[in-house]
Formats: sequence, structure tokens, C-alpha cells
Amino acid sequence: MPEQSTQQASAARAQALDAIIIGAGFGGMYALHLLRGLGLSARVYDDATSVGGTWSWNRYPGARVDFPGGPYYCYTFSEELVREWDWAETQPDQPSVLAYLNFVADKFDLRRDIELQTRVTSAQYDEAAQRWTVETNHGARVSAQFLICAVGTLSAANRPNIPGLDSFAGACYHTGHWPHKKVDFTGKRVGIIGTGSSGVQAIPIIAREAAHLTVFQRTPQYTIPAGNRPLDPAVARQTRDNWPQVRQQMIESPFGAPFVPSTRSALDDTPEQRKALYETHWQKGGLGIAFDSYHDILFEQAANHTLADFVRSKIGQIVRDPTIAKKLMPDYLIGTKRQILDSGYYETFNRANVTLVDLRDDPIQAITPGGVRTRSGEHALDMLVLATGYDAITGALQNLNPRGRGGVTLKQQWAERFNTYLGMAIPGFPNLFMIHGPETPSVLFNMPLGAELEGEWIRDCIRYLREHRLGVIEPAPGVEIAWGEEVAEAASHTLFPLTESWYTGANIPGKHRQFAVHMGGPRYFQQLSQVAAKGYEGFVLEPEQAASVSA
Ligand code: NA7
Repeated sequence: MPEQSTQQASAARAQALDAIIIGAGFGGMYALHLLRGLGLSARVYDDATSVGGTWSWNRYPGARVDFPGGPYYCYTFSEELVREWDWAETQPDQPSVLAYLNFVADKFDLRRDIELQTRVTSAQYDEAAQRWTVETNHGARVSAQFLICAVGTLSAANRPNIPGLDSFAGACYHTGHWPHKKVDFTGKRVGIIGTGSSGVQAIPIIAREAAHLTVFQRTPQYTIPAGNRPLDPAVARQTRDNWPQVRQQMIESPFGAPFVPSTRSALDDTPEQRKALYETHWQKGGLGIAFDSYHDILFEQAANHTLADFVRSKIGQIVRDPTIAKKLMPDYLIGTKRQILDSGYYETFNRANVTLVDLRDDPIQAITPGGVRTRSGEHALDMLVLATGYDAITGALQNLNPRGRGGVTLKQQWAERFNTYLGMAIPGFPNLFMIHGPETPSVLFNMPLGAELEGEWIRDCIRYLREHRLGVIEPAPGVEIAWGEEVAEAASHTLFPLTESWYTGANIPGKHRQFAVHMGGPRYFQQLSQVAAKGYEGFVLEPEQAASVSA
């Protein structure tokens, strides 16, 4: 049998669907809902025990939405859903968001097409059949015309390569793989490595429970009070009553949040005026201080320094021991690492049972069975928390490692640098779509809303292909280069690339440096619409083979 026919026969033997979706978080769940709306057969696979994606995995103490939360961090497509769900707080905690996503799964009857605790072990494109064949760890073999990767931007945990880590005798947890049962720190000597969003959220809570908490800090962080509070019923009501306008405002705002961007430069004001404005935002809490106070905080170094100085002065006021305060003071450009929101983080270092180890002066040499050894000596520990982050944005896709045309794997394709078209598609990987892929606004936009807009674009694209009897969509040769240049160009107008962060790939040893986020916000989504309006400009479309569409 010629090779092509063998492949076609083999793909045909696999159970046939229209679409396979990997990931049951915000993006994957909505993609399923949308594709069902087209009358397509689709199945979602997820390794987790529940729907919810990152909200199913990140059960560490203190995990909360660190974006403008209730009532804005949610699905926006259904006014009925918006009316049915009450957010209790402005910064919903992990159990609330997970409960919400479970509610959504039930409301839209999603579960019958979601297979949990099921890992996709291989995904291979069959060129002759114009289909993907996917295998799972339970031995299932399924084929589909479309593969939608909604695998999450912060889901491939970064387990640090520290000598002796496996030798630690006590319990050791990564924040992104937290046990489902409550972890009891009572009476324990606990160590935590990492002071990103996860560490900063967990540290105050663990400190209240543990006998002693040792914080191993490599880079100090600017964090802003979250200002979490019960959601004002009047705000909730007004938002619901004006939902189409609120939604539209979020779609048009730079970060997908209901901010009205300021038109003033930080340098237009006197130091006293600036301080007064920053103080107002600080007392209110939330990201407004960085994104809403002045328009140039993330664009002009001099403007940025004014806010960085303000936050450093706050650290100096809050933390009683000046030596500890100094160790907690960052010197990078504020906002250019993931901006953190906290609930009592700096205050925690006034506690007698908390020790800060500054790894810049006192690096970790090894983890031992009994604790963490730094240059200055051994820190005896019963429990260890790794709040060391993720191989962000590209890690989960590369772990999935689909095989595209010619059997080329994604790891091979992205060995030097990742390349995409619109952040939605990858050259050489036909009929594969990503939600929150690299080179989309993803983590710098309201993620549920971004996932919706991307999912709707994919749905419309698939409808177009079906209507025009097209079997394949794939980026045209070279479009990824122009797209990469555009993403880099958009970032270059901001201060983000000047700081080593997981946006640039700097947090993973050996990972190449490439800015992974499209900074265009609303402009990005307009571009998606324009590409669609021009018949999927920049893509090569191929006619349908008889075998590509499942019966
Ligand atoms: P982050 O923001 O990547 O933070 C990871 C932290 O871990 C950060 O402080 C790192 O220091 C530190 N880290 C990583 N590796 C090491 C090693 N080997 N030694 C010491 N310290 C280390 O991840 P998060 O989970 O906190 O945040 C992701 C969240 O962003 C997500 O959950 C959302 O809430 C938004 P570094 O700064 O690299 O020096």
C-alpha cells in the first residue's frame, strides 16, 4: 500500500471527530461551547482532576485573581451567565474561580465532551488525510481535522535545578501542583523559594500558620496592595445592567480591563501631586497605580522611576528593620515583571517567625534532607514550597510537542526561536490553533476575555473553511517572520524588554530570549478581524480531501 493511503487508512481507524481541544480551562471550555454551536463534534482532554485549567492546579494558600477581578475576570459572552453568578470579592480566590468554572461547565453541559485525568501523549498531523491523530495515556486514539491547544500559559511548572532537591526529606510542593487536601503548616519550619506572584500570595498566609517561615528571595519584587474587599452590590448591579458597554470598554482598553487610561504623563505633575495620586491608588489597592495613574509608567523610564521610588519608600515605611527593608527593595523598572498584588506581603517581614534570605548575597548551594544550605549555612526545614514559576507561554506547548508536516516536532521547530502567525497558528502545523499562544496579548490582557475573542476567531475560521470546502489552513511561508517583527516592535515601545522576566524567557536556564507577548491589546484583536475579513490573509488554504471531514 502506498505510504499516503496507509496513513489515510490509519487515521480513519482512529475515532473521528471534527476537533480535539487540549485543556479544560477558560480557553478550552469556551472553544468546546463554540464548536458545538457550529454543529461540530469536539472533545476536550485535560490531565487535571477537574475543569478549570490553572485554577484547578493552583490551589496554594492565598491564590487569587491578580487582575481586576470580580466582576470583570470571567466569561463575558453570556449576559445570562453574568446575571447568574455573584462574585463575592473584588479579587476572587482560587476556590471561587474554580467553583465558577464548574458552574459554567454544568450550565453549558460541557462535561459530556470533556475527558479529565487524560493526558495527550502524542499529536501528529497526517498530511494526506488533512487530520490530526491524537493518543492519550489511556490508550485512546482519536483523529480530528482541527487541533486546538488551550494548554495554558502558566502551566508547565519550573522545578528548579538545585542540587539535592530530590533528597529533601520533608514534604515539598510546587505552587502550580498543589495538593487538593489542605496542607497543614502548623508548628512546622517551612521554607519557600521564590517571590513571584505565587510566593507573594502564599507567604503571608503560611507565615501565620507555620512555626517559622524562611523566604528565599532571588529578586525582590514590587508588590501593590490588592485591596481585596467584598464586591459592592451597587457596582455588581451597575455592571450587570450595562454589561454590553462594560464588555466593549474592556475589549477596547489596553489590558482588557475596565480602566479609563490616563492621558497625563507622570512628569506633568509636581512630586507632591504625583505622591498624592500614588497614595490614593495605594490606599485603594489594585493595578490602577501602574496602569491607570499616568499613561507613561510602562513606556518612559523617568516616569517609571517616579512610581518605583514611591513603592520603595512604602517598603521602607512598612518594614521596621531597615536592613530587611533594603533587601526587599527592587531596582528594576516597575511593572516590567508580572505586576504583583498582595495582601500584607511586606508587613509579613515584621513578624518574629519570618526570616528573609537574600540569595544575591547568600546563594543556595544545595538542598539537603534537612533543609536548604546557602553559603552562610544550613536553614533547617520540615517543609519546602517551590514558588519558582513556570516555563511560561511556550513550555506547555513544547511539552505537548505535536508533530507537524514531515514529522517535524514543535521542539524542533522552535529550537532556535518560537514562530507563529498571529500567535494563533504555527508554520508547518496545519489546522492547529492555539489559544493564548506566544505572540498573542495573553497574560497582559484580561485572560478570560482574550480566550473568548481568540476562540471566536477560531470558530469563525473553521466555519469559513467548512463553508468553502477547505480542508487545510496554514500560515503562508514567511508570514511568521513579519509577525515576529511586529511583536518585537510593539514591545520595543515599552519598557518590558529591558527587564529579565518570564515574558522574555529569562527565567528558564537555557531558554532563548524572545519577547512572548503581543503588546497591542485591542489592536491585536482588530488585526485578527482584519485577517478574517480578507479571507484569512497570510494563510494558505487547501481544498478539502474526501477523508478530512468526519462523517
Ligand atoms: P514567577 O513570577 O516566575 O516567580 C518565580 C519566583 O521564583 C521568582 O521570584 C524567581 O526569582 C524565583 N526562582 C525561580 N527559580 C529559582 C531558583 N532556581 N532559585 C531561586 N529562586 C528562583 O512565578 P509565579 O508562580 O510566582 O507567578 C506566575 C504567576 O503570574 C501566575 O500564577 C499568575 O498569578 C501571574 P527571579 O525573579 O527569577 O529571580
